[in-house]
Amino acid sequence: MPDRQPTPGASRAHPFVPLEFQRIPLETSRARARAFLETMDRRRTTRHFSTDPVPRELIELAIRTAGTAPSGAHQQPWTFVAVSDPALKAEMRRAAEEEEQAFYRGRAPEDWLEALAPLGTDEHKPHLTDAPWVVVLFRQSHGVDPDGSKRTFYYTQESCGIAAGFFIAAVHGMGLVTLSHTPSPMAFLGQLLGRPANEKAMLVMPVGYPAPDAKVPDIRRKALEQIAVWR
Ligand code: IYR
Repeated sequence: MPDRQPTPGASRAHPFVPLEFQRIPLETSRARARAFLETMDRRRTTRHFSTDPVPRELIELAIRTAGTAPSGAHQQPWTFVAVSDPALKAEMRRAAEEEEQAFYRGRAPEDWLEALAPLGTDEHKPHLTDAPWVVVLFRQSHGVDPDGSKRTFYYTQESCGIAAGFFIAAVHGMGLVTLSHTPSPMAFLGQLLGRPANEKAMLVMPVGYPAPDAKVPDIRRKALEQIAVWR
């Protein structure tokens, strides 16, 4: 038997398996990269949702895709709560609009309101009741072991941010739209949705079809030169 290189970090308690990976020709990589960019570049955030239903299976697929995201120490510190119950959505909307009223009519500094002006946002959140699904991403600030003791989780903000990106890409890929909505403060969501204290609401994402007359702000993405630096 030839000597095998020990795998760094591997031990009997933590086995490694071979990576399943197939190299593809460079030309194929180019073609796939361009096609993916074109698909993603067509994604737009709209605040105007149709009430048309979306099967639960599609939401399950988007959440499973989000769950493939890398995470700190592979702790997967996320919980996706998918709400379709109209009464619960109405409650969420009522509570979110109450918070947003305080934001838009007082709490928000003038320069923040100025930054938001091109997006046309205000305290009205009809998407929370129009969209057939409202998915709330909760970040687990720490884990809880079976014996109830607290387990430290690492890089939970980054991990959940990446998972949210995967979720948004999955929703777009299946021909639906979503909106990353950030009611502030969001503590009411944990209470309303019955989540434990270690789960902090991070993003509210209505998912559905756009309304037939949906609009988007006339804004542009930064060019490569503005977002990349080469050294
Ligand atoms: N949370 C508010 C305000 C808001 C803040 C940002 I930064 C946005 O990109 C959009 C909205 C709201 O949801 O209206």
